[in-house]
Amino acid sequence: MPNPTAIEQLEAALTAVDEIATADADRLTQLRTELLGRKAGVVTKVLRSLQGLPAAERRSVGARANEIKTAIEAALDQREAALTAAVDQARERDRSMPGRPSWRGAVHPITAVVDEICDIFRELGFTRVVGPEAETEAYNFTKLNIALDHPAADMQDTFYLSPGIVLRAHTSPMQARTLERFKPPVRIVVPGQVYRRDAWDPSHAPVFEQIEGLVVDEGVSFVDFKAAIDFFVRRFFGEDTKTRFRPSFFPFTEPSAEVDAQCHICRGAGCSTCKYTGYLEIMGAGMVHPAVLDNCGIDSELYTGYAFGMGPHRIAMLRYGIPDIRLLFENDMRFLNQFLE
Ligand code: 2NM
Repeated sequence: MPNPTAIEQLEAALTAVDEIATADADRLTQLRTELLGRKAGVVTKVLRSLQGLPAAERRSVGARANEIKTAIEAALDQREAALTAAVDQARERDRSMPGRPSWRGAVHPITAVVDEICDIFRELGFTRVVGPEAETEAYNFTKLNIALDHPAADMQDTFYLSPGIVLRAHTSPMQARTLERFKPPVRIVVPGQVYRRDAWDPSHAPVFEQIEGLVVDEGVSFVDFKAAIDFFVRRFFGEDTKTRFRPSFFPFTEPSAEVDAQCHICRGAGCSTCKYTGYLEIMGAGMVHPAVLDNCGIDSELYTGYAFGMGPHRIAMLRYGIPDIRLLFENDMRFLNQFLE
């Protein structure tokens, strides 16, 4: 017997919508399905049941039923809109809500120093090349004129991975590989991590960054080397920075030198950073030993070259006044945040 109760049921549904608490989003969604669901919705079922009525009655009851259905839909829509607006407003108005911390990515100071150094040499025509960290004794030592009974090749100083295989103690192996593969002129800088069996203390780490440079061509002299290093030091430490070359010894260079740059803190007057000498030691260098060229298949009668090596960790410590090398490995944000450009 479909029925006057159809209208009553629809009116009850409308009342139910009107009675939802304004903030009850879950109940609103639930009620929309309960009432208007296409299969089991109460309103849908009531309207469907009207089809059983005699034509005249169906017309009048049907018209009223559709009116109420439209009112139900409107009431649901209006409540949903009010709810969304309220949430938006609460978000905008609550200025006490803590902001999300924003994390900004940045380049590690050592990476920045390595890039800066390589970029300066790039202006002089140097190509940046990289090579493997596990190397053979031949590339790490013998081709570089370091005999295997030299103390540097000792197990006390070098990490051996297996007989004849080491973690490279410098990036020179890649310089030897480059000389073997390419005919002069060669102009390269080789940045990379190197490994030595050193303690962790304020001035030592068992792994650290190195940049080595190599130039080989006809007629390359110590004067070319001094000019290139002066250019680099002025770019890196400031235009009026003086350089100083002191005699030294390396197995792979002859003659060899230690390069000092005038202290950028006291400008040569003497301070704690330069230990009151006015100068900072920044690299080792020299003319490539003829034996190294010959070992790599380069005719040492025809070609000469210079090479140098420096430590970006050490250089970064001098430049920024960092007292302990371990700070550059620990990734403590309180330290690293000082280097956001
Ligand atoms: C240094 C100091 C002096 C050097 C030599 C070579 C090579 F492969 F040409 F023989 N590469 N790097 C060199 C020379 C490195 O580091 C303190």
